[in-house]
Amino acid sequence: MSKADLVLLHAPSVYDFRETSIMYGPVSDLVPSSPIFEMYPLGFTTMAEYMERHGLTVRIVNLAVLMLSRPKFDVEKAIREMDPAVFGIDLHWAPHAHGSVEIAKLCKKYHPTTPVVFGGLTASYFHEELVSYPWIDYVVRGDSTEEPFTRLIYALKRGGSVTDIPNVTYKGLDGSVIVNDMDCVPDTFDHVKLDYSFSMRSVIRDRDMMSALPFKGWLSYPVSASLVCRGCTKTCATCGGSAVAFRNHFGRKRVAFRDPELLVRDIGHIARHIPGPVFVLNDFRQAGDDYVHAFISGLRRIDFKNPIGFEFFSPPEEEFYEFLDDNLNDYSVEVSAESHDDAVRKAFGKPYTWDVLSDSVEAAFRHNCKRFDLYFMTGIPTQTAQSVRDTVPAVRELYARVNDDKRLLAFIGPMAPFLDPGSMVFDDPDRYGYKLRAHTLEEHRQLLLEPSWKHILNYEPDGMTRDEMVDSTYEAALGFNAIKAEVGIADAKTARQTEERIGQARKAMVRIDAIMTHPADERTTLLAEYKHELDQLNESTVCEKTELNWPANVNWRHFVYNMALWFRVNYETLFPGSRKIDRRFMEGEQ
Ligand code: B12
Ligand code: SF4
Repeated sequence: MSKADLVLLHAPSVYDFRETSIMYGPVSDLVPSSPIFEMYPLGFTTMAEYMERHGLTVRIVNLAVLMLSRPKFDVEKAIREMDPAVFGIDLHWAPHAHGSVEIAKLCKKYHPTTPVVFGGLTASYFHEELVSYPWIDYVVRGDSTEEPFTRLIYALKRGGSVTDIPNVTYKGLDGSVIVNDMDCVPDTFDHVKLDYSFSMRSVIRDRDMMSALPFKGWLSYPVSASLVCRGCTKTCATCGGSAVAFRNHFGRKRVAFRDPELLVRDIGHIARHIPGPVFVLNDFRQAGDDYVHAFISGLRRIDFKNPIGFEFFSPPEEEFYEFLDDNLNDYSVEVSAESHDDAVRKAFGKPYTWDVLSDSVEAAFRHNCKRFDLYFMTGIPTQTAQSVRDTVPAVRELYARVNDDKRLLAFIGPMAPFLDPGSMVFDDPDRYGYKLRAHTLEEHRQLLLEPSWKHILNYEPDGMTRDEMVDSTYEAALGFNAIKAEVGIADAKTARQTEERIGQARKAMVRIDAIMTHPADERTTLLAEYKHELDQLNESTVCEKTELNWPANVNWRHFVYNMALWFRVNYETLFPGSRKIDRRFMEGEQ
């Protein structure tokens, strides 16, 4: 295996999740990850591909997947045996606050002189606090770190200065925190490749399949994501990726879109190598009509066959579905309505009505939409427990309106474990009537060790207590489960199992609350005794995880293209001179 200039590590949410007794609850039920959030940021792939193109060797090691899949996997030993020039650790999502910093400690323990670099949206928000820990040397801030991080690695390898590298926060010789200007915020999203070639190459080159897996079940459900842009045009109140959050904390004043031709190329590349569905995240309609036409006609030109899903920030109109239907083989739609209640949805930042949404679902099905995923969230501004409960009959009516069409799949989950740092509500909780239970990164790290998701929440919402939020979330989940059984989406056995699991989860929450009334030392013992049962409750609570899965489409072409890639990568490994390298940042290295 070649020596890496950079090893990118992805930590589990809570480092010692294999030892701690925590009832994570339905925090990750609506994403492919388990509650330890083992999925690494897409940016790992774009950074690694960009760096390799500029002459560096990069390895991705998904420690979270390795720990999940191999109960005896020895993290300390794995880190001790690594020997890169630089360690990179993501703290993109705040739920990784605990694990990422613990992994940094291990890197420093075994490699005291190797620089440890952090990055991601949460790291960018808490950059000054992070570098004040003794185990973290640098944070590269912002949503586009490919170039500054590459420059930083070359500077560190040469022992050169980092004072003129944009977006970097670091410790000066006297221990003071130095914050370089955030000058690298590209206007477009065209300087990177999001074609998964890096991950596949590294699997072949390093003969290591597990380390680079995006999440635990990926091999049986190889879903891929494509991103339309960096940034967002919307201003949803609790979102740490809103236009306001990007402007205030990540230096981005305008959304950076990916050229539609490049996006089509990314998707075409995925389809050649990976049989699963492709999700196109971040509503591409944000970029305007010309973009929409260029993108969709590009997909038609390449005769895209994989199932493709689009995230839309608001419900599309009939003509739009007609247009998709005319151009695509197999499309699905995903909309996060958050609440059935127009006032609550408006307070969240999505001012369309339930009627408009219902019309849109009907129209989608008239135009051969394969599946319409509709998401609801609890814990958002102005929402009460009663409003959460009322979502259930509203959703039932919506099903009735589309004749119980099984292509409609509704899901509900809590805004958990955290309200996003950098969101408008987090930055100004009083204005929204929220109470924050954690402000600093260290406070978030400590919360993550609490024994249940109610205690982990970093906020108390304005319209209900945390207890009410927990209860109403589980009640609504029971209601959604009953609807799915009635409509025939879930068979009787699955629906009964989900119902039982929700019942057990509710009992577990009560039991943990009771344990919390004991003195601290007794609490630890009681929780340890409860660990085995809690672990069983931590996979899929409010719905079956497989309900999220879309169909795959495997054919002989995938085999041929992957064999071709295998030969190319092995050839490049044997003859490194055959690799095309941009030497821009390498000056002065020899
Ligand atoms: C796409 C997306 C997803 C995809 C993730 C796909 C993926 N693997 O990355 C899905 C749908 C799976 C997802 C899930 C979740 N998401 Co999300 N997601 C987004 C979204 C819409 C876009 C993200 C994006 O544009 N990324 C592009 C850029 C910013 O990131 P990137 O290319 O991956 O990485 C760059 C930088 O972050 C940085 N970087 C990243 N890692 C590192 C490491 C180092 C060492 C360095 C130097 C730099 C660096 O450099 C990279 C390259 O330039 C944002 C909203 C938004 N408008 O931003 C929310 C957002 C990022 N998600 C968020 C959340 C909370 C989650 C969940 C925790 C929700 C949940 N409870 O289930 C989960 C976590 C999943 C997991 N890890 O298992 C919050 C994060 C807020 C916060 N500060 O914590 C956001 C901001 C908004 C939101 N609420 O949805 N998400
Ligand atoms: S919730 Fe989605 S649409 Fe709203 S600001 Fe965040 S990323 Fe944009």
